[in-house]
Formats: sequence, C-alpha cells, structure tokens
Amino acid sequence: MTRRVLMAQSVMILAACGVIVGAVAGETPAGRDARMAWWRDARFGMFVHWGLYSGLAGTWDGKPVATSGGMEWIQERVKADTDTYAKRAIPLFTPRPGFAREWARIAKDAGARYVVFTTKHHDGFALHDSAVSEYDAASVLHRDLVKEIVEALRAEGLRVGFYHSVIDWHHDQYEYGRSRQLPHPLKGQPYKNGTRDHQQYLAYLHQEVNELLSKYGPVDIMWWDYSAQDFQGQEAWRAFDLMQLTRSKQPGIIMNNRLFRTPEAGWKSMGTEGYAASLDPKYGDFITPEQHIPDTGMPGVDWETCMTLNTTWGYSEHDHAWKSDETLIRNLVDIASKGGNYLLNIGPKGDGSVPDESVRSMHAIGAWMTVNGEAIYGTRASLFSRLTWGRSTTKGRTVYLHVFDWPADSTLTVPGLMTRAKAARLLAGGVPLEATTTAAGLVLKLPARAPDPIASVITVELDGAPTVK
Ligand code: FHN
Repeated sequence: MTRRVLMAQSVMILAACGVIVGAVAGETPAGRDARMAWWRDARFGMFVHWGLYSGLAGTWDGKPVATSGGMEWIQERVKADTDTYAKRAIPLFTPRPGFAREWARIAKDAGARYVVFTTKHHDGFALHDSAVSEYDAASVLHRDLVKEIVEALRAEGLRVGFYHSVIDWHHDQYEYGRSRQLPHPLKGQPYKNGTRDHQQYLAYLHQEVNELLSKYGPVDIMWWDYSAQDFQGQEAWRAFDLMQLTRSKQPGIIMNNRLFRTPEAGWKSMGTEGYAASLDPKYGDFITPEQHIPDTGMPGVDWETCMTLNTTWGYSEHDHAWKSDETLIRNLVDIASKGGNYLLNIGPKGDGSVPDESVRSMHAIGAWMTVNGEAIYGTRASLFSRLTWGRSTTKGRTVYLHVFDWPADSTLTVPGLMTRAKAARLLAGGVPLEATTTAAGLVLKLPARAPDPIASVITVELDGAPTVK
C-alpha cells in the first residue's frame, strides 16, 4: 500500500472525525509555513471597500447620514429594504474605464504586496458575473468588475484577495431573525415574505463562492466577514464546508478567522477589539484585529490589523478625518515590529476613482517604503519588549531600528542588546555609524539631524545570534 494511499486514508479518517475540517488536510507545520511565507513576508496590503454604497457617498435624501463611521453600512443606517436601496444606489454606481488599473498602481506605488477587495459586502451586491444572482455587476452593468480588478492587480504583480460578506441584506432567504448581534436593515421586523429558509441562502452563498474561486485564476486570500457569538460557524454559514470548498478550489489560499466568533477561533468578544491571541488552524490562518493595533506582538499567531484612512471603509463625501502620514507610517512600523500585517483601506467613489487624500496618503507611505522597505518586508518581530525612542524589526542577524524620536544628544542606546555589532549604518544613504557594546546595551553615535522626521531606520548587523538581556 503506497504512502500516498496511506496518507489519503488517514486524512479521510481524520476528516470523518472532524479533526481537520477547516485546516489544510494533512498539512505539516512546515507545509503551513511554506503556504504562509509570502503573506508573512509581505507585511503590507491594501484593502478596498467598493460597491453600490460608494455612489451614495454617505448621503441619503440629499442629507449626510453621518460624518463618521462606516458608510458601507448606509442601507442599514437608513433602514432601507433592498429594493429601495438598489433604486437609489445603482444609478450612482458608474465605474469608469480603467478604474482598476488606477487602484493597482496606487497599491504598487504604496509598496503594498497584496490587495483585498470587496467581491460582495453586506448589501449583497456581487461585483462579479454571477449565474446565481441578478443582483450582480453583469446583470446591472453588463460588466464583470472582479475580472477587471483581478487582471489589473496581476498586471502589477500584486497578490489577489477577495473580501466576501457572509452577511447578506439582499437575499430573501437570509434568516436575519436568528441573530440579535448581526446587523440587518429590517432587524426586528417580521419577514415580509413569510417564512425564510436559511439553507437556501447558504446554497446561494456557496455557489457564489464557488464561482469566484473557479473563474478568476489563482486567488491568494479569502477574507470572510463577519460572524457573531450568537450566529457563527457551521450553524450560520456551513463554515467548514465553505472552507473545504475554498481549499479544494484554491489549495494554496490563506483564509481569515471571520467565519467564526469563538475563543479557539481568535475571538473573546464582539466589537473590533474583541480578538484573542490564539487560533486553532481549523478556524482559519490569521486573526483580524480591526482599527486597532495590539499592545504587544502575539508570538506563534499570524495576525493582520485592518484600518481605514479616515473613519469609514466605504466612500463618504462627509468624512474628512484623514490620518496623518506620520500616524500611517508609524502604524505600519509598529505592526511589523509586533510581527503583524497591515491592511490599509481605500474607499473609491461610485465611478471607481480614489479620493485625492487617499492617493496622497498611499503615495507618502510608498515614498517611505522606497527608502526603508527592507526594514519591513521579510522581517520578523522585535527582540525588544519596549523601546522609548521607536520600534525594531529583525531579519536573521540584522536588527533594524526605527527611530521616531531622534535623540537630542545624538546618542542612541539599544537597551539590553549584548551582541557586538559588526556594522551599523543609516539605511537612507548608508552612512556608517559608530557602535559600542556596553553593560547597558548597544550605544550608537548618530548625526545631529534625523534623515526622516517620521521614522529614520538604522541597520545593525550583529556579529552573532542576537542576545538581549
Ligand atoms: O461590517 C464590516 C465593515 O463594514 C467593514 O467591512 C469591516 C472591515 O473589516 N468589517 C466589518 C465590521 O467588523
């Protein structure tokens, strides 16, 4: 009996007893590391929230719905049923030619290595050409927007991720009454169409996912969204079947943990800070803090913080709370220093164009990454629990020091670093620096002025494996 047959049999047995349903059948830790390697090295991705809500731009009946918070939720905010919402939104959703190429260029220029975009958000509108829905881009616009976006991303050498909402405010069999915690515009109202059969919605959901994973070539990430403690997993989405379908279509794919909302799946509560620093791979490959950076790293757990440039994921013409370049770049450094990925969002307008402020912010990050990218890509978490003047990332025997607060006395101490430095230099321009190992740690002599007011990177090549006391 060949090894292969033995493997297949053991997988069947394990599958039968539900042990490995969500995880990759028979995947070894080394296999998992190989599958996750590009994602761990990437550290920085671009998120895109775009759909019918983008044309409404946070306005309903000519009035701002709100000046902050997610305007991709506008249908729920105004409690509109799907027909009323669609009638208002569709005329304002007018993707212009070449919009996707502009996104891909912005991502590439910013130094992002992957892009995760909304194939369907909670409003239920599908951006691809779906055979099981008429609430899709092909029926409404005679275009396959997913095809256009995927091709543009590939042309720039970017990895492709699909954000797919399992919540659906359009499908008339979605049983919204089964969750008190999940949002729905008709929440609390009886089903206008009498009884609903959620299994019919799930068949539709699985068919749409099957289409997305069968028609557009290799897909690198599946970003599900989202579940509640009172409605999640196999009960709510037939989650293990959905993960198995996804892995069977895209064996190398990486999935987040949002088909579930349990501690073993990386959740301790509802709310954006409700994540827990543990994840059984059966529930996904990485956990997803939202709008929040963990205080400390989470050794052994893959994680990715997603964040907005202002306060909304979907475009709003009323939200001007744009984060500064300093905040955005220091967030990226902070997250990388804690061993995580940063998924930074843009919310294009109804025609697909990207707000100038977003283009400017992504460009500013790109300018910093052009000089300092090696101190982010392919690095691992800091060796130091706390550095008063900035952050650090590691790559083998190289330690990168990201200085936020340049010392007035031009002397920088790396506390507790006992390993001798073979060489130290400013990353920008390569100016060598004097480095001395002392009882307090490594002491560096710096020039008077910081090369970069936001974060100046110093590269220290150690003369041995790093030792920090
Ligand atoms: O409800 C969504 C929200 O609209 C947005 O998509 C974020 C992005 O992570 N996820 C949900 C809120 O947690």
